Amino acid sequence: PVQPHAAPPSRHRTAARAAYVLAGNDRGRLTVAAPQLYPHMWSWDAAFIAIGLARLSTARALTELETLLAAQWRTGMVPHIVFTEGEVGYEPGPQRWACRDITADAPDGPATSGLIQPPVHGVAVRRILDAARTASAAERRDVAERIRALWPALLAWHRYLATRRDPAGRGLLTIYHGWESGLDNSPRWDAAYAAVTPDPEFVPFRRADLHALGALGGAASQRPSDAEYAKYQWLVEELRRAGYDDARAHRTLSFRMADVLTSALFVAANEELATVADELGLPGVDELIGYADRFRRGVVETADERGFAADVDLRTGDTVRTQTIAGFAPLLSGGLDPARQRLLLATLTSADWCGHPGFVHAVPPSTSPSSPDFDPVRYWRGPQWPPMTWLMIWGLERSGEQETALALREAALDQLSDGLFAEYYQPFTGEPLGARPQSWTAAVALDLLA
Ligand code: 9WN
Repeated sequence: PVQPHAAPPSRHRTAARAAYVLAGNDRGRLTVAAPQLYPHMWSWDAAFIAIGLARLSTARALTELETLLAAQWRTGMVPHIVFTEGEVGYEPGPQRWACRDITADAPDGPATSGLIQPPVHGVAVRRILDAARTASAAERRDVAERIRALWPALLAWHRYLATRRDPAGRGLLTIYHGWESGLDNSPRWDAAYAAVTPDPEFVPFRRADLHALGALGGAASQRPSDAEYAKYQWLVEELRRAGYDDARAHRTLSFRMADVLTSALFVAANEELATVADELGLPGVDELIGYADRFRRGVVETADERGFAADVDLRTGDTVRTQTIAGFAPLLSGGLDPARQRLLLATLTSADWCGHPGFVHAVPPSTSPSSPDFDPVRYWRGPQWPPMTWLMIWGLERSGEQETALALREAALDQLSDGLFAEYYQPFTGEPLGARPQSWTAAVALDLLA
């Protein structure tokens, strides 16, 4: 007999495959972002992975966050990469960062990078606590205890961001590198990168990413260009020369952007953690709500008359308006007046975005196909990224936009039903691109299917 509410069998298969992928990429206490291209732990990947793992095991999901936070810097910074010992297939590797040789702020444990990534970890903590709701009393107790133990690290991370990454208190987080945004080569950063000039003496390192992607059958056209990479590498060098010191970085780095999407995610993470603190009787509720309010104002201040948000170049003071997915940041932070909220939603579903008639799946592209910067295969310049879709669905559901959320969810599930869990997808052909299987893609699939 057909059960009216049972998911179609292909969805069960997708969920099973996603779980299998996460198990395959599990190295015990951490999940590598993607075995060939990214054989280490990445900060915001780990948060999405924890969100997916929460559907399988709250204990294992917490382990992921514990491993990441164990690599926290003395400043409170959570590094964007925690290196797996013995893995040499990624550049820049630990020798190039040399964080421990350069600053006493780096942790004694595993080697890390010296950058950040968007702070979605608070969202993961909330999801893990939610997943425990239907668990046994013993499991609920265990989850609460482990979150309590993580709490000082989580608060220190948010405090680091609110102080050292927004010293002027404008409610926008500063990034020193496109890598920090997680949207590395997005057109958002083109103008800023145009002003980044590597020292002629500086010798760029090997493109290990192209080598790894080539082995997977992928083309260089799917990754950032060599010219972009030379600048990425040079900024790492500048950061080393600044001793990984935030005050010096704010003065000397040739790339300093106020990142509106990271800031909106910070708003959401603060709100989520505030509810966790409230529920578990943990300290910091007012502080977290204060950060959320400040950064929500900062995000909304950048929005145009249609609610579309922008980044700010802190070196020039210019507001940088690009047709990228970051424009939808207010859907994650909240704070728009109802009229602009409606306009922003209409933009999201319009033919310039998810509703393009040529798209195979109506999920947000990283850059609008109407933008002159759009490239359907090149990384953050056009392809659709499942974790971004997940964030939009999550933000919409959270702000009560159920109808749009549901349509996106269905489209996302269709895209993910190929069972390949690619890093990103070509919007017009549906072709899987980049690394695969990519852990965070499998993780968001698991969560959407649960
Ligand atoms: C640099 C791991 C990471 C993601 C980023 C994505 C990509 C790294 C790279 O891979 O960045 O951090 O080498 O290209 O842009 O969002 O976290 O999946």
